[in-house]
This record gives sequence, structure tokens and C-alpha cells, in this order.
Amino acid sequence: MQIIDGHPLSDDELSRIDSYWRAANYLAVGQIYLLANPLLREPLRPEHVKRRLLGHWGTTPGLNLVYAHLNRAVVQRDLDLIQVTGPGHGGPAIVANTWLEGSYSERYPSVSQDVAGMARLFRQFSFPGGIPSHVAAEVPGSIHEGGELGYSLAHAYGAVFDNPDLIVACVVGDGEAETGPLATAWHSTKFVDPVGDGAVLPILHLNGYKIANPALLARIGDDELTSLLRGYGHTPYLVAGDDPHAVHQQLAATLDHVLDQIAAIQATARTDGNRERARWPMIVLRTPKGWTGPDVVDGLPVEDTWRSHQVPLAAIHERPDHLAMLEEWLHSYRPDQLFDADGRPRTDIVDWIPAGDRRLGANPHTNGGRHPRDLELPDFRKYAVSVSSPGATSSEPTRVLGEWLRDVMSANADNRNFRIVGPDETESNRLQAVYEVTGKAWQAETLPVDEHLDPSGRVLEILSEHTCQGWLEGYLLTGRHGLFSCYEAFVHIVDSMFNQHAKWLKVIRDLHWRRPIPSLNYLLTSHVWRQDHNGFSHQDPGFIDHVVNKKAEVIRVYLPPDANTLLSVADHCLRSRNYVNVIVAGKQLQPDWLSMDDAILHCTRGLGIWDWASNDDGTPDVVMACAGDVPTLETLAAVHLLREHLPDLRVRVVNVVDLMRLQTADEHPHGLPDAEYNALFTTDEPVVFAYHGYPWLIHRLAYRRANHRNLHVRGYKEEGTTTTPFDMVVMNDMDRFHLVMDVIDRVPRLGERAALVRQLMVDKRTQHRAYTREFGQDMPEILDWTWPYDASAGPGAIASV
Ligand SMILES: Cc1ncc(C[n+]2csc(CCOP(=O)(O)OP(=O)(O)O)c2C)c(N)n1
Ligand SMILES: [Mg+2]
Repeated sequence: MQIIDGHPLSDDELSRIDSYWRAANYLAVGQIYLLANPLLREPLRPEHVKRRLLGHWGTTPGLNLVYAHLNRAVVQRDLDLIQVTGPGHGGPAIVANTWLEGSYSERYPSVSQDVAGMARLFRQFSFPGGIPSHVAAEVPGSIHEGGELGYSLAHAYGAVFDNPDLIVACVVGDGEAETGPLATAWHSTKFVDPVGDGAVLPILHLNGYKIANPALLARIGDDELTSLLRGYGHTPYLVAGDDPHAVHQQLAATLDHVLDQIAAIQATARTDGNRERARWPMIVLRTPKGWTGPDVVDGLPVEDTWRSHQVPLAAIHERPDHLAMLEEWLHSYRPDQLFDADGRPRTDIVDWIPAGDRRLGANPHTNGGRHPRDLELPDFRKYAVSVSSPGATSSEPTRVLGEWLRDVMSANADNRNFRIVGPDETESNRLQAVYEVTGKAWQAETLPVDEHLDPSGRVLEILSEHTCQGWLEGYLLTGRHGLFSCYEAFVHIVDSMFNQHAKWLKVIRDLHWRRPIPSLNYLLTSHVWRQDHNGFSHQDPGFIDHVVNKKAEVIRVYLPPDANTLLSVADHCLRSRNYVNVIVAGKQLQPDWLSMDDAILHCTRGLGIWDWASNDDGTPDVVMACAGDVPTLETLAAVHLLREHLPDLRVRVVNVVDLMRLQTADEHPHGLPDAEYNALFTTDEPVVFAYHGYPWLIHRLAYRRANHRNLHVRGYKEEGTTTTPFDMVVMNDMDRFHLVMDVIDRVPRLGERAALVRQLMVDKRTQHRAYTREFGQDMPEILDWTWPYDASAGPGAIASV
């Protein structure tokens, strides 16, 4: 691995940068331990120390070192630079630095840059009513909490896409680097465009240890590590040592070198048009874990071992010798040289670091973006499919959406603030119209057989749902917009990343200084009911269940039943901020139920009676509810059967697009008031509900409703395989015949009178089974079924049967 030797720092610079580092280290230790006596003006006593010692020291000195040197680089080069802290458990470090630079006190004036503010800074950390221990949303300049490890690099790349002047310095923990998401995010080097995008500078923090183990990358030797990092497309530079002055010189020299390299890569691509794939520089920083902390505690080595990970001296209140060691440790930073009599950082500690919004904690990229703007959205109504009568025609909803997305892409091409990400599925999900106006980002080799690959393409495809999600999050967190299209089953891969993002959104709602960020939009298609090619492994609608666990304020779930409703929902989602929107929609041909005008009304209501499909005259015997495209189809086919066989049964059809409307108004902002819910679903008639996903979710959402005891939900109950579309619904008892049987079973007066009809339905299911097993496809009456009634003849009218 290359080492850059050099002594770029003058004695004065060296002294300033080292003093700054000591100040940050002092403030970090103070946060972990101190409740009072912040400047050690009196001898340290047990009552000055927190009773519960919570936080992470080990990673902190390294993070402080990096921050100090980034400050130097930003000033020297007037860089637009932000940092992402992979080992986000080092919260004390970033909080300390933002306090030193003043950005913390600007956001939180009571934590002022004086002794009273320092006391608050220390007390609040990991303290009830205070702040979290990580680089959470509360920390100025953070777009990455780093609590759940693994996402730093993907976030960093997401931030630099379409931000050509931005550099993100991303500290990657050597333990973090063992995670799947981090491991695959190195491949971002094949996507980042030196012309249109900014640059990421990964800094692999090789402090050697995790919580209780060595880090793999620290134990494979420099050769193997170098090969690995080169293999990912980087040119790694090593900075190693435990002598602060030597490390300062080496890190400064190396940063100078790699920043020159980044500038050179961008210059050759931007001015000379050199399109050869860049071998982006990165730094491997090998310094001791827990550096400058207690060396040996109770006879065991602590510094430079995993024992320094959390709190190296844990028995302060029981052991006077631990208290004495803590005092000695704090004094080792010479606080009297770092802070003046009022507790302010001394001038020479901070007069050289960035000012204004060049401060890492104040860079607008980290707070909703430097130039946030809404998307230009073409009028989605112009993309409508024409619907002369419900179900008379069919379309592939996502293909229709793709045409609108293409024009969204074009309309925002100059603003460069819209991206589509996906794991190799944009085309499979039938959104390929976007390729008429842009390509897929790709800096690697190309062959004549390739299609739509483009070094500056705006679609990002990599077969890593983690990286897709991380990129998009980084993009959104820096104020731009996007859509993640994914197979429904495999979006579960990012369950946990979704969790973290949803938590972030929840927290920023209460931070007055955080600006809203564009919503995270999922388009889940290739869904459970239409996995014709793939079968069981690809059938899982459970992401919705996962999503609705999160705070109601930040999540929205939409199940548009056809093309026009999908357009209307997508337009709504791309305009929104601070939400996670989940849209589940099919890509296969399916009936167009609603004209665009009706679709807009229906989506605005979120759910409603389809009067053209109902014949209840306000007094239904049964409510047939449905949510999702396939359940809607089966419900309408069931309604047709009921009309044919039980013509005097009064059926009301209610379709649900916005799932959250089922909750009560006090549970979710979209929740339907009880009076309205009761009017739609009645308080005493049976409700047969066909739902796209696992049926229990509907019960979960509606359990407080008056009519819950009469709610009978059909949905996916984990019966799947590679079979025909109709066999899938039969296997899960959500088919039209079974829905009719449900009605007969639930409507009290029907039982005996409709016994023959019920038997017919059972027989139909048997015939279906035999037919599919013989012919390998669905029965003609299923394949050719269309809604036979004409809406123009009035609600529920029968035009031709
Ligand atoms: C995904 C995930 N798994 C496990 C943990 C628990 N954890 C917190 S810190 C840590 C070790 C991190 O080691 P490293 O990345 O090397 O950080 P550093 O040494 O800088 O503290 C682990 C396993 C976590 N935060 N996230
Ligand atoms: Mg480590």
C-alpha cells in the first residue's frame, strides 16, 4: 500500500491541529463521564461523574483526528465537503467537533460555547432527556446516524450523485466493513461519474477491533488488504502510527495527495473528456483504538485493544483508583491550554477551522440540500388510459407509469435532482420508457451487446438492494428526489435500512432546525400474485406489515388497483416530503377500472364505494371490500357471480387505495373518522375483504372499528408456487369462487337458500384444479372474464349479462 511521506504542516500548524484534536478528545471524554466540574477547576470527585457511564470511546480519537484534518483541508482548498461517520457510535466525537466549530451552539443555543454550555454539553450526552449516544439526526452536519452499521459508504455515494462540487469524506469502521451492505457499497466506484457527480473519499478506520474481536481487515496483512481495495476500484493510501505528531504529518500529506488526485480525476474527465474508469483514492487509517485513553486498566491492556470500545474506566464510583485515572486522563489533554477562563475554546484552537456554511456541521447539503427544489411534475392526467366503461380495457399499470416517469426524468434533467434506483429490475418492472431519455449509470467496461449503459445515466441499477436503498437515502437526505422500484418479495432485504430511515424521519419532525427532505418512495411490483416465472421464493407481501410498525406520521401505503390510480398515487408521492411511501402495483395486464377523473377522486378519498359495481341502494347485505389489483379483480368477478346467482342480494363494493385510512383517526393522520368508516362498512353487516397481503394486517388496522367482528379477510396465507395466476388466488382462498362462498357463509339468511350456489362454487374450484393440471393454464372463463356491466347505465345497472 502506498504511503505518502511528507511534512506539510509547519510547527505552528502542527501545534494548532494537535491542540484542536486534544480539545475534541477532551470534550468527548467529558461527555462520556462528567456531570459537573467540566474544566477540572477543582479536584475530580465522584459526584462530578455520571452514575451510568454510557458511550463509546474507542472509535472517538480516530474520528476526532479525521475531523481535525478535514477542517484543514476544507479551509486550504475552500472545499464543499461533508463527513459521514460509519462508526456512528462515536457520537461524542462529532458532537465535540460541532461544539468547537460553533455549529452545535447555533442549533442549540443553550449549549453555548462557554463553561455553562460545556457543562450542558457533557451532562446531556447519553443522559435522560438529553441526546443519543450516536451521530443521530440531532447532530448538526449528520446525514448518517451510524447506529446500525453498514450504510455509510452507500449514503456517502448517494449524497455525491448529481452534486459535482461536493466531496464526502466517509469514515468506514473496520468492523463495519464486514457487513454485507458495506462490502457491496465499495462497487459504487463503477457508478459515480467524475463529470456530473461529486467524489467520495473513503477512510477505512483500521483501528483493529470491534466490540470484542479483532476486525478481519486488520488481520489479513497489508498485501491482501491492498489487493482487496484495489479490486474494488480504489487506490489505497496508508496512514499508520501511534505518535501523534508523525501521524498528523502523514495524514495531512496524504489528504493533500488524495484531494489533488480527486481534483485531477475530475479535471481530466470534465475538461479533457477522459472517460477511462477512475481508480479513486482512499485512505487506510491505522491508528490505535482508544488512542490517548488509559493504556492499562486493572492489569489488562485497554488502549489499542477491543477493551477500549465503550467506557475504558467503568468503576469510577466504586474504585478511587479509577477516578484518579480518569482525572489523569482528562488532564493529559491540558484543558487549561485549550479553553479560556470562560470555558470558550481558545482562539488559536479554532481560528483556523472553517467558518460559516463550510463548517462540517453547518453544510447545507446535510440539512435538506444546498439547492433543494420541488420536482417538476408533468400533468399525470395526460398519461391516463382512456376508460369508456369499467374494466372494458386492460393495461399494464407500471408500463403506463413508466411513460410519466420518463417525462418526469426529462422535466428535471436540467435540475439533476431525480433518480430511479433498482436492483436490475427497471426494465423487468416495465418502466423502460425512461430509457428513451436517459441511461443507466455505468463506468465499467461495455460491450456491443449492452443496452442503455451510460456514464452519466440517471437510472442506478446494481444487484444489491442494500446499495440501492443506501444510495437513494443519501440522495434524499441531501434534498433530491427518487424512486426505488423493487420486486415486492426482495424489498425485505432492506427491512432494517427502512427501519433506520423511518426512525430518522420520525426524529427530524421534532427538530426545528432540520428542513424536510423528499419522501422515500418504493414502487413494489412484480408482486406476490403474479410471480408466474418464479414461484414461492418470489412471493412475499410482508413488507407492508413491516412498514406499518413504524410511526404513523411517517409511513404511507398505497395499493392502486389500476393504471390511472397508480398515476395519481405516484404523483402524490413524488410531491411529498418526510414520508416513506410504499406503492404496490402490478405490471401485468389488468382491467382499467377508473377513468382519470374518477381515479383522482378515488385516490383523494383513499377509499370509497364503487357505485357502478354496487347494487345495495344504501342498505347492503354484504360489503365486498378490496385492496390491491388482484384482490380487486377477484372481488369484482365475485360480485358478478353473486349478481348472476343471487340477484336480490344487495352488495356494496368498497375499494381501498390508501391502506392507512382503515386505521382510526387517532392512530394515523389518514385514519377515517369512525362515523365515515361505519357509513361505508356498516356497523352490523358482514364485510368480506380481499386484501393483497397477509390478511391479519387488515384486522390489525381495523380492530377498533365497530364492525370488526363482522370483518372477514382473505389474503395471502403463504401458499405459493410456480403456477397460474388464478391458481395462486385459489391456493390462498382469495379467488372469486371462494369469496362468493364467504358471502354465503356470512350473510345470515343466505345459508340454506344459497346451498346450491355454494356447491357450484366448490365445484368450480375443483374444475379449475383439474383444468390447470391438465392444460397448464387457467380455464377460459377465468382468462376471458371481463366485467360485464356498463357503468353508463347507472349504479349497479346490468347492461348485458
Ligand atoms: C449492523 C450492526 N450489527 C452490530 C452492531 C453492534 N456493534 C456496535 S459497534 C460494533 C463494532 C464496530 O466495530 P468497528 O466498525 O470497527 O468500529 P470501531 O472500532 O471504530 O468502534 C458492533 C458490532 C451494530 N451497531 N450494527
Ligand atoms: Mg474497529
